[in-house]
Amino acid sequence: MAYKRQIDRLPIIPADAREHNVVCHYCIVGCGYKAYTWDIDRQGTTDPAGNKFGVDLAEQQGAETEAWYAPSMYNIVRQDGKDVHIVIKPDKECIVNSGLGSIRGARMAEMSYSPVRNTEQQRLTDPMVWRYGQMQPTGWEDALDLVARVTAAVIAEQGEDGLFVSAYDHGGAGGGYENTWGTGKLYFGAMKVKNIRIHNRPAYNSEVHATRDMGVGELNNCYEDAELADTIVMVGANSLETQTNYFLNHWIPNLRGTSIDKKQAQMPNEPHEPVRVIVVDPRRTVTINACEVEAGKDRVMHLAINSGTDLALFNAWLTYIAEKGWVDKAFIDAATKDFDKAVAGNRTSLEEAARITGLTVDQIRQSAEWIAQPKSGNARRRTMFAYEKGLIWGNDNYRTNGALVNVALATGNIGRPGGGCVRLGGHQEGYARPSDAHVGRPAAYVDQLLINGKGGVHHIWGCDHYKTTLNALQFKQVYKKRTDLVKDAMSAVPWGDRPRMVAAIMDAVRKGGLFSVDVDIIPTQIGQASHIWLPAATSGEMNLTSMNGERRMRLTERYMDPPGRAMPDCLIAARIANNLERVFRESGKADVADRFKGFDWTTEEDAFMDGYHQHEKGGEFVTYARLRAMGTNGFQEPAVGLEGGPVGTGSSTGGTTTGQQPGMVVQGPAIEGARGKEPVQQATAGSAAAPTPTGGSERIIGTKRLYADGKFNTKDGKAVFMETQWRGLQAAGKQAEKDKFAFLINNGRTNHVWQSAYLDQENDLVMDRWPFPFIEMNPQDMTELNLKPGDLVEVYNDNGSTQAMAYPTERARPKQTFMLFAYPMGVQGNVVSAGVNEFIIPNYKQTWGNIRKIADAPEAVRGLSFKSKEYSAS
Ligand SMILES: Nc1nc2c(c(=O)[nH]1)N[C@H]1C(S)=C(S)[C@@H](COP(=O)(O)OP(=O)(O)OC[C@H]3O[C@@H](n4cnc5c(=O)[nH]c(N)nc54)[C@H](O)[C@@H]3O)O[C@H]1N2
Ligand SMILES: Nc1nc2c(c(=O)[nH]1)N[C@H]1C(S)=C(S)[C@@H](COP(=O)(O)OP(=O)(O)OC[C@H]3O[C@@H](n4cnc5c(=O)[nH]c(N)nc54)[C@H](O)[C@@H]3O)O[C@H]1N2
Ligand code: SF4
Ligand SMILES: [Mo]
Repeated sequence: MAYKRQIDRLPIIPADAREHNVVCHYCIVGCGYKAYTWDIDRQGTTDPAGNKFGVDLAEQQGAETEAWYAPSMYNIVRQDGKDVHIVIKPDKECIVNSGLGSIRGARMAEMSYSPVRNTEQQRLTDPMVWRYGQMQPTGWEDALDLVARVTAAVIAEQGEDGLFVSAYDHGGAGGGYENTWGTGKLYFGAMKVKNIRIHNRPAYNSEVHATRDMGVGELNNCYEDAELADTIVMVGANSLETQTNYFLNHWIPNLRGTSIDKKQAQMPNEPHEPVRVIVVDPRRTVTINACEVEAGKDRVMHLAINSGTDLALFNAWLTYIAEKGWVDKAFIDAATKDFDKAVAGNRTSLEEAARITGLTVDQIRQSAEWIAQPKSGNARRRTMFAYEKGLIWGNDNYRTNGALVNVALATGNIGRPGGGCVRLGGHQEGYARPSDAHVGRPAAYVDQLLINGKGGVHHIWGCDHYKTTLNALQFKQVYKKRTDLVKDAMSAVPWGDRPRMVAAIMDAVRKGGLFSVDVDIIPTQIGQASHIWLPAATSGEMNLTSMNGERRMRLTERYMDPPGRAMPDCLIAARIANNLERVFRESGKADVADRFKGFDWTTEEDAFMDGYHQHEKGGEFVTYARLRAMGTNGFQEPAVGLEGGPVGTGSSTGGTTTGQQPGMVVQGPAIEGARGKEPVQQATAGSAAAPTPTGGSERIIGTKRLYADGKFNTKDGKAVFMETQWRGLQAAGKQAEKDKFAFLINNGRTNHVWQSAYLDQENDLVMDRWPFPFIEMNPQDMTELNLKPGDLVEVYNDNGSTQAMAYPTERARPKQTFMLFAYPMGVQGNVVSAGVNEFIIPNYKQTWGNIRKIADAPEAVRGLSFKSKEYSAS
């Protein structure tokens, strides 16, 4: 039962175990969980009064019982300085997942830091600094002083443009409203940093500029719409593996026809048929296969387009639907503009689209019918459009995104039940920052600037470009050289002489060196080049708020202590600000120093109240106490008011729930002292002492769907159609790469692995399954290259090279491969070119290369299964 978990029986959760609201910190779906904790020397009993489930555990439980948890949901962690048992299990009451876990989320407990059970021992516990030729532990005061002095010195010489920043902008772990506000207030409030990029792309921009420019925010529907739709159009996403419980809990009922009652109840005046699904993806995914199994093959259409040709298909849909008159004329007239212009500008015949996409004319015509042909009784079809990275990181991002929104608007499917034109999403969202207007558009291509020797200091927050950026091999080569210059300079100075240390670093910077500061929870690959590591606390080790793919905002309550001296990112940002203020003041720059005021937060709640509560739309209604009371269901943003009970004052949640003294300002040098108080702070900030929901009995009223009133995000409230002509493979060099190299190196995700495997790399379940990144290949191609399953191959092109493990699959078309992205043992980004679109959006998915055998399957591959991954009916 317990795969390599070295445990043969699990303790019973006692009836009085402490209960914490948790939202899974991994993907966009934001499944609700509960964390139960109790003292290490106790456990519950089998009688109903003695366990948390309230059932007789001496009896055999039913198959769907809730009175159960898996070994992966268990651990022993520290809470308020003491070891406690913890169980983190899916919450049946959460309407997002209704008790479902996933192979990622249901491992949250075992992916926690536990010195007792040896899990995630890689976690950083102390700040680390480059000293005596290696990374050495130090205190916050020492580390932050060096960060501040070097940062201030670079700014003094190069201005704020010499400070480069890479920072997440999302929710969940390594993000959330508290932390995006902390970093945002530092770089966009106290400073106006321009050379900043986001965790997953080389500039500070939107992944979906087009839909926003059209007035249509990208998370505009609700998860229930997938249960209500007549047709679901999915573009470039693999939701069974990447938005797992959204697919399982909200698509499957519609695929199986079991949401028909819901449809009839909510939309009684129209006929309802079983759902139809269209998936646009060059490869056959397990999601497509699951749709076929659940809905029947005749209700699922896989449009296996040529890589990067989505735009031509969408333009053909618009053209055909307009010709047939299957548009929502009343909606177009009342709520949009430029429809005729877009139809004329984007005109694409079925034949032309067939030639570009490789589909047949019939496939394109039939898919257009499924999207827009009226149902019986002439009722308009309810069609939901959903897309993710196959579109976003695909060819010609801006136009392709716009072209899909065109079809959704033309058919009147935004703002209505069963509709929407939405991102499926990556992480949860959690963006609260001062304006980024100074960054400009197009924003700076930060990676190229770094490669070209620009900048003197680089602050990195929760991302690892060594594994995840484009043109990664070149990036790494240059980054190493530049940071090595600084390392060598540092090693030449006697330690303890800070002025000389800073002078030596600055000397190296003047020669092209770069000083690198990495804020993370583990030692990363880019961190190997860094001079300072600052240890962050992550979700559950701090209180953290985010919203999911239907804008559902919840609070994850702190259920355990961070490792060692790790701190929440928002407080690290605040302490950097405090230290910069001190250093600027010391150097006689009082005016600059003054800009770093306002960072006197002592808890993450302070950052939340300063940021989200004050600055976000509807934020005035949102407090920790109210979120706590609303559990794992929370509310859907934006908040529009409160119901049930008097409107509370901010102060009922500001200071008192955290036990902080309002005047307790922590300045840089005092920080070690402040950390010394931590156990006290934790006892009160932890939810062990969470307030009863009295202060939060008013419920926050949210917004189920955006644009239900037909008013969009533009000055006049009208959504704007976009002209989106096809222009081939748009990013520089892509067509030539395609012409030159034999294989498409499509790439992306797989179910087990979360992102660059930053936590998974310490987990046997994942490492035994994927000791190396797989590259899915057609069996015939493998034969031609003399490859057996599990053999190691080199993937190469003019951008660089990388390594993977050959994985045969019948579903892969000849000469079309799919490689796991961002893996520590073989980085797909090494072969992705630097080509981007006009707004600096990368084009990771369109990559071509050659493949050669390196070696027979290594030892770690022995015992690996190469069975088909097809989802079967049983
Ligand atoms: N070839 C190719 N490249 C891609 C993509 C692709 O499809 N193909 N996809 C892109 C996309 S969509 C993404 S999202 C990116 C991912 O790119 P990254 O964001 O660079 O990758 P992650 O592995 O998610 O990195 C997260 C880092 O944050 C750290 N972390 C986790 N929790 C915390 C925390 O609470 N605080 C702090 N400070 N750090 C924390 C982790 O240890 C880890 O090092 O990759 C992009 N790159
Ligand atoms: N298991 C797991 N789940 C995750 C993550 C994870 O690391 N692991 N990461 C999360 C994050 S940050 C993100 S951004 C999301 C990403 O979620 P998804 O976008 O669903 O995942 P990907 O695997 O990156 O890419 C999706 C599909 O794009 C297809 N594609 C490639 N080229 C094209 C093209 O030209 N046109 C079209 N239409 N499709 C194309 C690929 O074949 C692939 O099946 O996943 C989130 N969920
Ligand atoms: S589907 Fe996403 S949010 Fe839900 S448990 Fe899995 S990883 Fe977590
Ligand atoms: Mo992502």
